[in-house]
Amino acid sequence: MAKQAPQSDPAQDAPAVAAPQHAAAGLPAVGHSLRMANEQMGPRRALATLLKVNQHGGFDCPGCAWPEPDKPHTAEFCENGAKAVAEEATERRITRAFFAEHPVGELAERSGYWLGQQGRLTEPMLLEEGADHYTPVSWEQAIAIVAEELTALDSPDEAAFYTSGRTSNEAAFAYQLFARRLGTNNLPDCSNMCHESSGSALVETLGVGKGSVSLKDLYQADLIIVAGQNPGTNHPRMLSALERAKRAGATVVSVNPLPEAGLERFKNPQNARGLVGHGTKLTDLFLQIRLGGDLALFRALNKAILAADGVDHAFVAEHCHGFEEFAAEAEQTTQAEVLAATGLPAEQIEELARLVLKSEKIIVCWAMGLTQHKHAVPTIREVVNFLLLRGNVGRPGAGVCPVRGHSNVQGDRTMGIFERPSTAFLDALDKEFDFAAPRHHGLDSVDTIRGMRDGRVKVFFAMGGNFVAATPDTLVTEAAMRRCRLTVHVSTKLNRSHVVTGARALILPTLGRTDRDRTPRGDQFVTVEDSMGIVHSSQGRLRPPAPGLLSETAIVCRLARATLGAGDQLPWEDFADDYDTLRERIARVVPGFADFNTKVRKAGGFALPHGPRDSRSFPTATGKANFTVNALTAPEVPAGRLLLQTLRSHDQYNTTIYGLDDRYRGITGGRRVVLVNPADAAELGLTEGGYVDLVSEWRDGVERRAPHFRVVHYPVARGGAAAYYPETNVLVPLDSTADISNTPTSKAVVIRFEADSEPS
Ligand SMILES: Nc1nc2c(c(=O)[nH]1)N[C@H]1C(S)=C(S)[C@@H](COP(=O)(O)OP(=O)(O)OC[C@H]3O[C@@H](n4cnc5c(=O)[nH]c(N)nc54)[C@H](O)[C@@H]3O)O[C@H]1N2
Ligand SMILES: Nc1nc2c(c(=O)[nH]1)N[C@H]1C(S)=C(S)[C@@H](COP(=O)(O)OP(=O)(O)OC[C@H]3O[C@@H](n4cnc5c(=O)[nH]c(N)nc54)[C@H](O)[C@@H]3O)O[C@H]1N2
Ligand SMILES: [Mo]
Repeated sequence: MAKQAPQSDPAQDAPAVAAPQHAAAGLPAVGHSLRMANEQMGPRRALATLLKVNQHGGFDCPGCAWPEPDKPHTAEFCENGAKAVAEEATERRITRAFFAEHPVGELAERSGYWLGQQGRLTEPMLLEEGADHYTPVSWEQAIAIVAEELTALDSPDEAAFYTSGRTSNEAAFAYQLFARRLGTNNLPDCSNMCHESSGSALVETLGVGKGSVSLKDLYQADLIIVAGQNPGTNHPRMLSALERAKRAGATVVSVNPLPEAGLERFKNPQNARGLVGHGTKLTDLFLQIRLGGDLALFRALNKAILAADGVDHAFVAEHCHGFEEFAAEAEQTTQAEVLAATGLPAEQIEELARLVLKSEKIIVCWAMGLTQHKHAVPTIREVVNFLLLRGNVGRPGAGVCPVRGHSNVQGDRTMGIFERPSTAFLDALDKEFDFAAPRHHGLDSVDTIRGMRDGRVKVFFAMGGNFVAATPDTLVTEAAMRRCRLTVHVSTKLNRSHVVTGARALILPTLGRTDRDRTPRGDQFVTVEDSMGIVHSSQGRLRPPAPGLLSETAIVCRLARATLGAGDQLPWEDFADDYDTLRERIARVVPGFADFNTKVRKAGGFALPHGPRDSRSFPTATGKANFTVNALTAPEVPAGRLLLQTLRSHDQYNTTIYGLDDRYRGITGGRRVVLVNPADAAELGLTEGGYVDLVSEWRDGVERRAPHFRVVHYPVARGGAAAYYPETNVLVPLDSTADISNTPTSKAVVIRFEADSEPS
């Protein structure tokens, strides 16, 4: 068996287990965020920086994409936002001495946690073919090397340009423009592994691949269903919104295989009651569903609405298409199918159906628990069916709420980071920039890995992120990356993707959200779009970690000039120095951005238009909101196996590990744990505290093994197990992806348990 990538240090990884908690935030959260900020930044810098998070004139939190309220609290950040800020604004530095000391081979043995703890990257570094060490290189040389490798390709489609969702609108727009002027749509992004299933389902059914609600809608809703999401850890500021909604009378239902502390009860750290009291009970009804059972649950609700004639007939007649076919299919659904797929008691589903029929205004929120399944797209289409049935789209207090991950992942897509751009977008680019953008589709993340593996992709360029750690099938992906001619990473921090390289590799350090971005034409700000389609500005004020560091936008523009040549008539130098000039172009190319430079300077920014939300107009193929017919399926798990979901702990941001604790789930000091229901554990002979290997089973017969996981008895829904990402990405087969969206099925991996092969 090939050696396992050391995603965590087995030596340091000794998890201890206590009972899970039943409430999120409160005083401990304040303590944790301040401690982590102090450690990385020192007290003065910590306070000055944190008070600028999510404020007008300040910077957008590099954590999640949850929107800011109209009047932000003075401390409009959460424990995990503070950690994300501390991680970036740290005073630790990686210099050339670090790379001289540590050969790449040694760095490849280090854990992701250790790499991230070394500090901010400070100068461009080059790994020459055959060399053991990265060595310093000037910006001019670094850019020239990339340009040289790109121009040497037989076709621009032999390059792939990845984006992680922290990239600003300005950098993203310049980046996709560069890729397309070069001649490729190979623009894979983290969204391919994240909310792609939401986009696919929503574009087909509603015509817009984004959420249709604002914060105000949440405050007005009667019923909010949170399915497949753990906001207490991943979107903590959402808890404040849910708390406010509850005060205004909303009922909150959570649908999850795990009882997540953050959804049970919330102690709002922004007020005294939350700091010392019992906090607010958030979840009124908890449905502990089996992994992948959501399609069946929403189908059952739809059948109940039809049976009770709770349909908004006027809305359906005027605005929808395909109702009859959908209704005929829904009526066929049997209770036995639903109970088997969901694992829920019939009475709970009936209770939720009663709540639904009682509620005028309903919102469904979801995240990775819905999107990372084989049948993710049909599941989300069924959620849309559910909302359409009672007219819950395009009126106050109601709608679809896919809760995005990275802070600008939605904006990056709006700016054209997409391997399958619409013709309308490409036409607008052609017109504005007087060229012919390529029309053939490019590669998404999974197809990029296949392309590198098969030798079709030779240059891999990443605007942020940690591609080899975030993608599935770690050993396959790492081998694929090593086949490239050149791998380039524009990054703030060191990570695994810098040490698993092509023949040549470059690390290009860049400014983060918190850093001042000063060009010869003065201080620049950037813009981002949150999960609810609000575009606003973001400006860092901290002294950059090293002199001469370039912004992402400047790097792209220099690269474009070097690659496309002096003859390219676009003013890349102006774009790099004065972001207003880029925003003028965006205003003419992207719908909703007219007057961009004026509107974005207003406090709070501006909302992008959204047909379904604003006027119940649905820009779909039929011109109406589409009901869909979705075959009822659920994951099948052979006897003696469990279905594994890979999720986040409370101390990580995707592949960035902040610490080894998962406080709310009662796990401390380690990450190699697998959470199993005690009844399943008994059947499988797994003892609490024992160590096992996780072995995934997939039709290709290849062995995928993650050794040495501590068994933790935990109240997860029967038949399922949970373990942390990215340690378990090695188990997710590259070809196991969602239908239509091609998103890796990170929440549905069939595993068996074997004896621990690496006892410590
Ligand atoms: N602090 C912090 N914040 C983050 C991130 C981070 O890593 N750390 N990551 C950011 C990013 S990029 C994203 S995409 C989001 C991710 O936000 P989440 O989607 O909340 O992240 P996960 O940890 O993957 O949690 C998935 C949740 O869905 C549940 N679940 C899993 N499978 C199913 C299922 O089949 N049905 C149902 N109903 N539930 C299921 C899990 O039990 C878990 O509660 O958070 C963003 N914010
Ligand atoms: N098994 C499993 N796999 C998953 C998931 C899962 O739930 N389970 N979730 C998936 C999801 S939802 C996502 S979004 C992806 C995330 O995939 P990515 O976005 O690729 O991964 P991150 O860990 O967020 O990237 C972290 C790195 O980004 C760099 N960085 C941070 N800030 C900046 C910046 O401002 N500029 C630049 N240029 N670089 C910066 C730092 O170097 C840091 O090491 O992972 C996916 N993979
Ligand atoms: Mo994500």
